Amino acid sequence: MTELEKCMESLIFIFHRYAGQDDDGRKLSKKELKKLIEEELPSFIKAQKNPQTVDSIMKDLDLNKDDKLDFEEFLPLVAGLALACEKCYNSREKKGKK
Ligand SMILES: [Ca+2]
Repeated sequence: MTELEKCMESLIFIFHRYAGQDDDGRKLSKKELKKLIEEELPSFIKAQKNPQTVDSIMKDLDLNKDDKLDFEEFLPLVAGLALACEKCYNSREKKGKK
């Protein structure tokens, strides 16, 4: 597998590992989302001072308002974080060159 294929597999694998913790194995409940963020994105959650962060993330991502996130609803979180990380990467690159 290529590196990118491995990344995609990891994303799917991680999503299902957390989504599978209650009866609905295909969607993340708020509790599961919270656990995923705390365990897989610890520096992200530490940077957020607001204790309501998980609630507001859930609200933003849950497009069909069933209080659960399917994989399609979960992806924008990863994409958004990847975008933010890439911006940091770019600014570090610029600083490094000067
Ligand atoms: Ca949903």
